[in-house]
Amino acid sequence: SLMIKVITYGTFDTFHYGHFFLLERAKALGTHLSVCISTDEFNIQEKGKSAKLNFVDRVRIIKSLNIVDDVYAEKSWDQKIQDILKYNINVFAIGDDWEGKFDYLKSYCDVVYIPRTKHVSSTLIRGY
Ligand code: C2G
Repeated sequence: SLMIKVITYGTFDTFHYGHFFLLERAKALGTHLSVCISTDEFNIQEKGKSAKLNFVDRVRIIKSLNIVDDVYAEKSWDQKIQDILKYNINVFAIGDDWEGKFDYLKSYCDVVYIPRTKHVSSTLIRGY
């Protein structure tokens, strides 16, 4: 049977319903969802901020979701093409706050920007 593999990337700090709705809609684009979660080092070095939850906890939460099939580490901005090739990905999906930023992936797979859920964020939950 045909498998349509979707991949998405994120920090998923203080997991909330905005993250869930994103993952749910990403999964709905195919039959298999891989989620690449940013490591603590990647967050500090590349995103310029540390998450409230460490990588191990953020992985545990995402892995617990029935809609998530595989979880990998995001260590670099530049791993997406190799991930797409390595895991035979058909669709790259991410929130539309990234609109246009990953169009270069269109040479390798479909690219879908999913509308963000309003009024919820890890920043609001953290309070700083
Ligand atoms: N998201 C959403 N609605 C929110 C908050 C987040 O739809 N209210 C989505 C984001 O658009 C993203 C995913 O949930 O697709 C994870 O969000 P973050 O953890 O903030 O991830 P981000 O910092 O955008 O990291 O290489 C890509 C980066 O790792 C993406």
